[in-house]
Amino acid sequence: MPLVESAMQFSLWGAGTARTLRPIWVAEELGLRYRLHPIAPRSGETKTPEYTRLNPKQKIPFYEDADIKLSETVAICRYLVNRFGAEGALQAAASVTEQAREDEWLSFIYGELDETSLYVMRRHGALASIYGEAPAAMSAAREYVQRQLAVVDSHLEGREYLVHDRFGLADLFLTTCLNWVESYEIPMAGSLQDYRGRMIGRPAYQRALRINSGERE
Ligand SMILES: N[C@@H](CCC(=O)N[C@@H](CS)C(=O)NCC(=O)O)C(=O)O
Repeated sequence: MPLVESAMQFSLWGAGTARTLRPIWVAEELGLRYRLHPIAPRSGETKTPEYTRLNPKQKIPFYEDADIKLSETVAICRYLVNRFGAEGALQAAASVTEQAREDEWLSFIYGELDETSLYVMRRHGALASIYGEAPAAMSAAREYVQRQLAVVDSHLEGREYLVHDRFGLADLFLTTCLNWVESYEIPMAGSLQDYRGRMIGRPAYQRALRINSGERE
């Protein structure tokens, strides 16, 4: 509900990328009220003096509420769930061990799938004019993604969700990575395609996708 002006709970900066989709999706799952500043990467909007004061990294997404300013998708999404999570939606872990199990998957997905391989493909593929051509890195990353996906696929056998038998942050991050896998035409097991189909069928995902792509609700 980004455009309701009264009683905003927080502000988010950034729209239009797989990473900005994540906090928007969390906010939509939780039915939160937030102001979205839909600034785009590589548009100059992340480099203005005003935005640089807010986030010296000049990156999106970025989060602000009365208590905290945060960059980094994992930190923002984890904070949103811990602060606003609710039973029946995305809920905060009930114990330290429960959160550790979820963070294990979250770190794996963000570290191994997003940063180490899929974003490498983005940098040296669609963004090669900025980061340079690197065909060897591209093909190594493509092969690396497939090895990591095999681990995910075997873990998901007989499971609907990655952890704790309920939709969680690890699923949300995995789905946004599987979107990349799909668009890069990296082979994906049928079971992973089915899993992704279930996740992107969630009404909150569909709302988040529209908001992230610039359609205001
Ligand atoms: N580790 C950061 C990465 C954020 C990031 O690299 N964002 C890109 C868009 S996906 C960006 O803001 N690029 C800024 C620019 O190129 O102008 C996170 O997870 O939030």
